[in-house]
Amino acid sequence: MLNKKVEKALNDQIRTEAESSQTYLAMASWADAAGFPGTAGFLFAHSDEERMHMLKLIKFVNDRGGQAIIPALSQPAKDYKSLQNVFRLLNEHEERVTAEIHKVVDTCLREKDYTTHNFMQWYVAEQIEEESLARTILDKLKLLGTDNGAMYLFDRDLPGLRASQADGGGE
Ligand code: OFO
Repeated sequence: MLNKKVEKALNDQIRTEAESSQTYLAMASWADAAGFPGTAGFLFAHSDEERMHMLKLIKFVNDRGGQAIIPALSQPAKDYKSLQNVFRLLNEHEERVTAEIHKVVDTCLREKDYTTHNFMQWYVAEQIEEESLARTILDKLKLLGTDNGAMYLFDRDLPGLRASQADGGGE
């Protein structure tokens, strides 16, 4: 049976992953409508991954005798100033998610729930990949500048950046 505090922490994390999925879906839709198909594809896939992170938690909570709660979500932003703006927000979001995951790990240790602690290590490792990818993208954007030609090249090359990260062991 799951300890109540751990169950609450995991349900909070379910919400966080759902919010991530929804936020990236909103960014993807903006990029799609704004004529950035590479970025849209990247963000649609990222949104799917976040949903997978949420589902993994839902399954774990229910399998351990708790109840996973499906949260209501508020509408994410629909307009973004630029690709730079999107990826700055994405990076900040991922840093926040890492902090949230560390809080869950803290709760597991305080409550001596070593099984959940072990389960959460997958998320700890995943955040290292995600933060690193977000920083790589931001660095690339800084180098390219903001003119239309640069944004065209960025959008064209972004799917490849994800593929090369995945080859390096990312999800
Ligand atoms: Fe769920 O990994 Fe990003 O937020």
